[in-house]
Amino acid sequence: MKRVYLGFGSNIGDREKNIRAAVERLQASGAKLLRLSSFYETEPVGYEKQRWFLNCVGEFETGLFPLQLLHRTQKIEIALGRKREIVNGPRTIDIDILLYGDAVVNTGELEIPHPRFRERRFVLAPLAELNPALRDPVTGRSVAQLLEAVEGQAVRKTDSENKG
Ligand code: PH2
Ligand code: MG
Ligand code: MG
Repeated sequence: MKRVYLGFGSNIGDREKNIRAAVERLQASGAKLLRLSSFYETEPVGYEKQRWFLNCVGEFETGLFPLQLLHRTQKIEIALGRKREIVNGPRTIDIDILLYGDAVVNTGELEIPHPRFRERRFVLAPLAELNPALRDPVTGRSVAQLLEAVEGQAVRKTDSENKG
């Protein structure tokens, strides 16, 4: 079994409902949720003229291999109504594999750690809430150190509680 961290983002429709539905579907398809971070209201990064996102990070345990996990997340994104879209544009649900144990994966299809997670406060803030000492297997830096190095990007923790 591997410990994996998945990032969730939504900025279309009922954002919290979309994220919770994605987490439930993952649980039903081979990834056990250990902990979910708080939800964060986050300023859009990369393409600014769109609604703010709701983001969170989940800590899971899974026996799935990286590509199996990727394919499940992609099926869930489509099942929840994700359409072909503009890069960095609005989406019903986005599920990203951030970290998969200590693995470093580079296939044409999948890169782990997620190639942009080190620059994104909307990922690092919820990840640091769950596990600030966690290390990036590529740079050796902790999540807390990575978060400290990111500038700008507004993120606001919401009041939703996600215990357990
Ligand atoms: N996802 C992106 C691009 N920009 N900005 C925020 N705040 N949250 C996201 O989840 C996000 C983004 C591409 O996946
Ligand atoms: Mg993404
Ligand atoms: Mg994605």
